[in-house]
Amino acid sequence: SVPPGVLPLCRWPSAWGRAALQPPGPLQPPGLPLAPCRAFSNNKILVELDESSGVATMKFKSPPVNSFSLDFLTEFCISLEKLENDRACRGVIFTSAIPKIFSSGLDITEMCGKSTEHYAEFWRAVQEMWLRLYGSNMVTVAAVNGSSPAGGCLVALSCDYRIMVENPKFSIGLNEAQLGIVAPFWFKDTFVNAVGHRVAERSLQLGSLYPAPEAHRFGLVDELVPEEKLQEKAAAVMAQWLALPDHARQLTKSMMRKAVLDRLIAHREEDIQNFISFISKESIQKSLRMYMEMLKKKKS
Ligand code: CO8
Repeated sequence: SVPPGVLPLCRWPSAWGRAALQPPGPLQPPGLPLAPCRAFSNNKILVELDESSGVATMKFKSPPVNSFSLDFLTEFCISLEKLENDRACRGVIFTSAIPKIFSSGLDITEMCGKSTEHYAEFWRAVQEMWLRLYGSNMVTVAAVNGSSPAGGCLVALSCDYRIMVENPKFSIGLNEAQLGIVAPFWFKDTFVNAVGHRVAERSLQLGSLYPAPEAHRFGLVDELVPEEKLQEKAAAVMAQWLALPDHARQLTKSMMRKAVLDRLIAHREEDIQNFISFISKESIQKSLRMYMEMLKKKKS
């Protein structure tokens, strides 16, 4: 169900792929239980629901870097809503199908040289993603298997628990200041709730990206594991959280997060207008263009 105050999505992508309930194939040995797994094949996110455990996996697969375009965000919200409304699903693990990258955050091209209407639609979709994820009734675990700057970090921070691959080449953080832009108050609130005010204040001002081991030291991620153990660990953590009665856990989660969610819900339109006027400034557009140039130069 849609959280109170959350507006319906503006655009709907092509319909869900076929929900494939795996029938036992003719070659399957008799007597083996039917694998209770439903897979939804979307464009940018692969969703698999294991009905026996009640756990779904949402795997980002939007090359080259899983950036959150308007299409990605729309698909994300629809996938999450579908799982939220599915009684068979109690928890979701978020991970990436792209090696070395969890997500590069918001798609910068969506914020460059576009119309006011486009900025409004894009920002509403970013808000929608966060409202749905931070306010989800399900247990949410981020299995961070690569770098996760800015919006990628926000997705991880919005989950109930974060497990990251211990590779120091993978970094995570809210680096908006490095792009010359400012993380909105609800990014900041989410960060503060995870790591505390002092760490958030310093990290946000400096736009710090932390290698996984450092991020773990101050609690930006809860646990580090070798890459090959990530999925197993995520499943174990999920099982631990799902061992509790849903209603008690859900009410507790809501008690902890409601004030922060309500703040955006109450100021949603204002937040969109702020985004539009900020991002439309020529100086900000210039910063973003320079940042994109820098990314390209780094490559060559
Ligand atoms: N958006 C759009 N394109 C991107 C993005 C992005 N976020 N990140 C990378 N790309 C593009 C690159 O430009 C490059 O394009 P091309 O192939 O055409 O040259 C391609 O993706 C591959 O990128 P790299 O070569 O850099 O790939 P690497 O594997 O070497 O590195 C990284 C991957 C680490 C993810 C690196 O690309 C990177 O650091 N990207 C930038 C990440 C970033 O800073 N994101 C911040 C986005 S802003 C945000 O999420 C919150 C904004 C809040 C709004 C504030 C209100 C104003």
